Amino acid sequence: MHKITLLFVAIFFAGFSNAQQLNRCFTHELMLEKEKQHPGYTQRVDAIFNAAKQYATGKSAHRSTADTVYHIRCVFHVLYTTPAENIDDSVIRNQIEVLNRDYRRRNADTMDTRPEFIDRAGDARIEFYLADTDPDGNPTTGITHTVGNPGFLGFNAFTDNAKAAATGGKDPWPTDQYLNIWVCNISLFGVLGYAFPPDNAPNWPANSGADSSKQGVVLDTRVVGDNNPNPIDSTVSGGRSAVHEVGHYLGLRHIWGDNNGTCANDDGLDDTPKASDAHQQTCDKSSNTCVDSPVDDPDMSENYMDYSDDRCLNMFTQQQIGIMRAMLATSRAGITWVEVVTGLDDLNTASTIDLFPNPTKGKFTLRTTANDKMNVLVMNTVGQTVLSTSSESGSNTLDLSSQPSGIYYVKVTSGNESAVKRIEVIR
Ligand SMILES: [Ca+2]
Ligand SMILES: [Ca+2]
Ligand SMILES: [Zn+2]
Repeated sequence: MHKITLLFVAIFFAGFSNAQQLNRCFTHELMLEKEKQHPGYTQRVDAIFNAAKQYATGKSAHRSTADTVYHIRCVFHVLYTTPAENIDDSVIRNQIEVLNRDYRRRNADTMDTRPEFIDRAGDARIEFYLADTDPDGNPTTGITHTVGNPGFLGFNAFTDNAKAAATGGKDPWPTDQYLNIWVCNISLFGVLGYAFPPDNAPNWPANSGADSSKQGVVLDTRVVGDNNPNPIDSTVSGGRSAVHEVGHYLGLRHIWGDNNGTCANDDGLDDTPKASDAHQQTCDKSSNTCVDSPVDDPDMSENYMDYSDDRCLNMFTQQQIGIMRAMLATSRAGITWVEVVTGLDDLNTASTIDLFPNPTKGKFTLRTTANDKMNVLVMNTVGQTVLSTSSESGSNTLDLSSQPSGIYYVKVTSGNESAVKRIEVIR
């Protein structure tokens, strides 16, 4: 706590000297602080990053293939102390759309990616959705609204107090099953967001900052969505703070390697050029701050892991995508369901497929009105097929009694159509 206080004071005076400055992201500073509190933290995070890099480039039989799409189950926790901070669900849903556009490279501004970077830019094949079932198995919008009670400094990155009811915030939903995104006023000293990278350390001391209860993303209310009614600044009004912070949560580092004006470090990836510093809320396409080899690229200021103006961010590189997908197959596997895309159109799931009882102890009925014979696959949350069968129209009994409790996805394919439904096994 003493060290936190020192950091706090340093930032306090830095903040005083430039009252208008926004700190787009506080992830790196918090990681340095974790290292001081728990020596070995950085090494541990680095080891997981390097394992993900190997996974992404290796020949592992478990490596996800290009046609795999990861669907991330999200819950947003809106914490408020004023009515304006209690943002409408439409802003959260808009944020989900922005995430989906950017992670699927369906954003309109892909055309602004410079020609020298086009071949490196990619579709991460990662999608986001608001959870439809809460931890108790009840239907949910995937959004919670809670009156916060953070004390006189408010919610902030320094104490990470948004993440627990005991500190005036909101406890997470199980962080190994949901991506928790806390939304609140955290702009003490201009901070707008932060997230911890995977550290695979569920047994760290409670409230150590790296334990499982702290995993997730925190965003200032006024940077959520690109339709925010009260954006803190036009340079951060595109909803891309969330894109950046989820990048950290999935293991990415800042593209400039958190150098402070030098070219000594990089982000551990070859297809992002080196840079000496962040591009602070600018649209700078002329800078070339470090020499790269064999070809000297300009700084990649359009990369989501830079700090450029939201209107100038438009790409992840292939290697960044490799890291994120590797994390979703390993450290972050529980928060996704995995779709193997076959190019089929979706059925109208609401009217044609029904699973009951849900939750189930094991046996359940799949009822469908599809005309043709159906192929049925049941997958667990890491994408392994646990049951494969075919079935006729009408009611069919399926049995997951031999499988452990948990969430499963039932994929039904009929003719040219397919659909996925979720079922929970509870014993
Ligand atoms: Ca690099
Ligand atoms: Ca360069
Ligand atoms: Zn960051």
